[in-house]
Amino acid sequence: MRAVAVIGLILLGFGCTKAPVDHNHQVAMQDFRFAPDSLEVAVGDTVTWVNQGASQHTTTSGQVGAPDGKWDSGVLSSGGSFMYVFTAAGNYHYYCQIHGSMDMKGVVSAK
Ligand SMILES: [Cu+2]
Repeated sequence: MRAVAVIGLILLGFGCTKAPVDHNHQVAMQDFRFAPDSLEVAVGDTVTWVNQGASQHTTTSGQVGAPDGKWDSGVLSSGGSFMYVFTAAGNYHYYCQIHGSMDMKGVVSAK
């Protein structure tokens, strides 16, 4: 009986715990793609791109070959990272300036 009561309390405890909302998202820069290449975030969330590849990469807002000036990490070497806060709703396309021709691009949808 005591064991059942303890398990019941544990389950109650879990039931009261709301899943934490994560306002920090990470996108891996790989050779030669973003992972995930499509990401949904809430307005106000932060996305951090981390270069997990061996090659240099950038995260640059805009369509391939046409930066729109919202953000540009500059060249990130392996291990480098860049952070951006999405303060307005919208679909934000971005690409790698070095590998755009290899279709290295992604999109963040902020809602
Ligand atoms: Cu790249």
